Amino acid sequence: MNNKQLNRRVFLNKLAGGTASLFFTSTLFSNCTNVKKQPNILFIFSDDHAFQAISAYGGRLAQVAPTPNIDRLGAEGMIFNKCYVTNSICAPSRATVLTGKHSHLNSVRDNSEVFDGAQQTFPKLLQQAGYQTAIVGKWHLKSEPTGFDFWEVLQGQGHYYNPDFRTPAGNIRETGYVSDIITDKALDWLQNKRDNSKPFMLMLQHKAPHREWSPALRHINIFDHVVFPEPDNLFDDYNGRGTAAKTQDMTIEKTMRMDQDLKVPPDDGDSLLFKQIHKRMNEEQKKAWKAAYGPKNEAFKKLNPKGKDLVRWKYQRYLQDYLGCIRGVDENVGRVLDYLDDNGLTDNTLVIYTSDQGFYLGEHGWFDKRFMYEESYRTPLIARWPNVVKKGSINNDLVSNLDFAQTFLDIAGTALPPDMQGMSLKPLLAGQTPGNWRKSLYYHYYEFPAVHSVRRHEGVATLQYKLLHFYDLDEWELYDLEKDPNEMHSEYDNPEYSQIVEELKNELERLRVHYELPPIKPLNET
Ligand code: SGN
Ligand code: CA
Repeated sequence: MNNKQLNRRVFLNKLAGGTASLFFTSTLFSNCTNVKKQPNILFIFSDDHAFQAISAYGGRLAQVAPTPNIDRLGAEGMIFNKCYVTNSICAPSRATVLTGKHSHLNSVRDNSEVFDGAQQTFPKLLQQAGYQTAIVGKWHLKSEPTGFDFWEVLQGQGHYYNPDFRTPAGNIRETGYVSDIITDKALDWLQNKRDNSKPFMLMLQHKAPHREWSPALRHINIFDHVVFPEPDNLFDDYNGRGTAAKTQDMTIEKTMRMDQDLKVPPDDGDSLLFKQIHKRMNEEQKKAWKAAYGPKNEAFKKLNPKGKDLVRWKYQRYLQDYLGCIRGVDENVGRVLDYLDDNGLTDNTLVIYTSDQGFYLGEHGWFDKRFMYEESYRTPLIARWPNVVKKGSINNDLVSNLDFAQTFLDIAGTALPPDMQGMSLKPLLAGQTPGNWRKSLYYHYYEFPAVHSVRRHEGVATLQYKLLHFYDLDEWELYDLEKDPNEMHSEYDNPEYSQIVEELKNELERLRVHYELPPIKPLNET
């Protein structure tokens, strides 16, 4: 503002009897000190979205199942190649995102625990910093959402078709497909319900592509004629690993169900799939669903594959449905990006795309997550923030879902609470990784005994190595990720690695102290 303009403002202010003073002060402040408007934050979170299923990450599925809208975010922003979760399961990941704390300090170590909504969270702190906050979609933390000006969340895991939502006014059932409805609600809040004078922070949280992998009716057949490349270790025998990998219950071969998971009803017609999915559908939806699956189920029954051929068939059907769900997520990401463009919001909005954790798409013969092995431990992270993030940039630093809370507070220009345990990604987004950036990450999975029977473990990972401790079994595993990226052979007992093992054990101990881990209790005392 030049002197002439300044004088005119003072003059106008006098004329208005002082009513223009607030406007004047804030304009002067922002012009003189070059303080930027607080950016909006749009956090798009999916459930169980494997990085292997995002074409921006390359990999064996990129050609056959592209994700153009999520990729667009990467092309216009930054792709993080090394984002990991603190605890690879749903509710714990969500609690870590909200609090910036490891599971033992945020009240949710496994899916059975209730989130303590009275504790400090980043949405509450953003509200104090002048933000409008909203959450739409999967919540899964049991207690009522706190720190949000607007919330409409799925009940528990939620349903794919005609889902029910918890709202402050009570439960409501919507007609349609869950990813479309969540996006409709998010866009409606942006367009009609928020206070436009404030910056916003919106958490748009998809249910898809969670088990039982049910695509929108328009997407059920889109991959019928695609043959998905198999991972090299689809028929893993788990030699070279310990008891935990051998005793899990998450294989495509044994655990994946023909009926609910793969949508092939039993011949006697007593279908759980029918009870669980169809009972929510209206007649029109059921008809479309049966028309989509019926012919391919008939073809399967004629083919009647056995043994390894059956596993291969299951893998193909699993990916048809899983990637069909991803298509729905990707299309809806596109709708949201278009909305930002059309409403002049793109430039001042940080958009994050990530998932609560990774997932196995047949690697090691598995589906599901929980293990600290790469496919479930790593999660996608893509960020777009025009004017700050250089288009098409790649980051290879160790980052975590533990970092999101501090990142959002940092970009909002508000103080970072000393008890949060992550690190702000703001400098990384600007392309400037601090010299003292972390060299290792701590991991801890707690949910056992439970579905999929993955044993409790903790671990430490660096860019090259990963040390896992299945402490109830007193078994350790060590992976050299450069030599063995698919983690097929533990080097823990290899004397050539004894020095590395010792260093990583020390590092694990250092991190336990740093993050204030309590001593591990025997299973029967937890
Ligand atoms: C359900 C699924 C499991 C899944 C958990 C946790 N079974 O129990 O396969 O591991 O949720 O998932 S299902 O038959 O109900 O689909 S999480 O993402 O919420 O942690
Ligand atoms: Ca999940």
